[in-house]
Amino acid sequence: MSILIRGGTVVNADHMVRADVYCADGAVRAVGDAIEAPSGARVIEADGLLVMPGGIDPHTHMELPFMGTVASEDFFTGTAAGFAGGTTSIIDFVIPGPQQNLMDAYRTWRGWAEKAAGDYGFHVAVTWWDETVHADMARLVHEEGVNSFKHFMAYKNAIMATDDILYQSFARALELGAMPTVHAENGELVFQLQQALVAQGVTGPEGHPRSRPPAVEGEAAQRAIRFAEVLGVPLYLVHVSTRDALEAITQARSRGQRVYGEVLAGHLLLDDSVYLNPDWETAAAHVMSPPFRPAEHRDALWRGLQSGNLQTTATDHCCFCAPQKAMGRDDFTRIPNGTAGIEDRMAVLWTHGVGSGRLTAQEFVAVTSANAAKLFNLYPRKGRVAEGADADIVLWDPAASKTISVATHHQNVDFNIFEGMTVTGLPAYTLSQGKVVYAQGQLDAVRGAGRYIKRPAFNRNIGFGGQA
Ligand code: URQ
Ligand code: ZN
Ligand code: ZN
Repeated sequence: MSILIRGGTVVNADHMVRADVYCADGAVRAVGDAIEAPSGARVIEADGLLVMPGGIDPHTHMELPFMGTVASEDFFTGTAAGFAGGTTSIIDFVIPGPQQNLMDAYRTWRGWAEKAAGDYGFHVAVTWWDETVHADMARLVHEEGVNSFKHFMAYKNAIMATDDILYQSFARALELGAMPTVHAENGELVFQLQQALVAQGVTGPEGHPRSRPPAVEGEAAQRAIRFAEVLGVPLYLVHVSTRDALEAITQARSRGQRVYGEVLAGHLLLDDSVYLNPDWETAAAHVMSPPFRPAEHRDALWRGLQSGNLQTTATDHCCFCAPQKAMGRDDFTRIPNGTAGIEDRMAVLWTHGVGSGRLTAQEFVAVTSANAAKLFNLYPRKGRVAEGADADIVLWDPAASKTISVATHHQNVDFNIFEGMTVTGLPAYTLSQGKVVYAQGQLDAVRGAGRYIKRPAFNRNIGFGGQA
């Protein structure tokens, strides 16, 4: 099946032009003026639509086993929901338990992801250290196309990477040409503050942000940045949520250090008042880490995105339904951490980014697709509408509007943190591998059609990390 997208405006991160786009055999074959539709080609009239690279969500946790339960969204339903929102690829996480062999964990996650509808890759978490981890990191890079390793500085007594692990793993990542990434919260501070709050009788969701004040993220961000600086390795900070961490990134970048930051759609739109909701279930539904913050942090994050000190947007899509969240009914530290977002990220960002004048359409493409592709070495196969690229394309209707609701979303979770938000700017069509998987409200995702995408290591000598 070949498709001619006729009369649209192609928007890449660096260029915007009215052009036709011809796709065949899963790839973009031509971009240009007045392309003749070969016989049998499906023609999609795209007048008034923006033809953009499919969104890349570099931070998801489909069917993650976590805090005594398993996330409700799996690789099929989650990538399908992504299609409905214009996202065509994800980078998820392999998270070995302490002492669990990294290759074994990787094989387990690869099995789970076989059902994916859309393309996917994996960051692999380093949660412990010994010679086997050192060796397995090389196998993952050289044999499996993993070029990024995650470090949770939070979650003490579970998956927390202590400073010795950070040092060993960052140094190994440098040797291998891989990008270290961090969840930057000081796990010891969180643990102690949680104990103190519970001892004072604070057991509700309002305790969650109090156990993770902004300084807890700021300290860890600065520490990870300094480790990376001393070791000479680039660093990517996931879900930056505070002005504190953003300032650490901004100062590092102004020193010429290769540090990159990711921001979640949720942290750009919500604030910590959600934890004061008198309805326990609603407040608990917003428990994720790092927590939603006071409004001044949200405003700083938008400035970080506009200034280029934050390069990517993501969702940390990690879904737990009300019965699962209720595991923490009597103790907020037991509420499974995570919220959804993969279906709404792009519409929310378009509405409050481009719609508000904060971002141009090209910057929107950069922060929803191209920059993640560059930083994780998927570009220009992904993140660009150009000849030879994968035909992962979203036809964006800047005039379309809807009100977000759990009643209508495709995500497999019973809550939506953007409930009731009216967004303007929606996908009219989504193509994955050159096939229409979403068309004007109709989702046609195919279980198992997604591919594992290898991401080559970086060449340390000519360009480590992306150029975002
Ligand atoms: O910390 C993460 O990114 C995972 C465990 C998802 N949960 C969350 O609250 N962010
Ligand atoms: Zn995290
Ligand atoms: Zn996460």
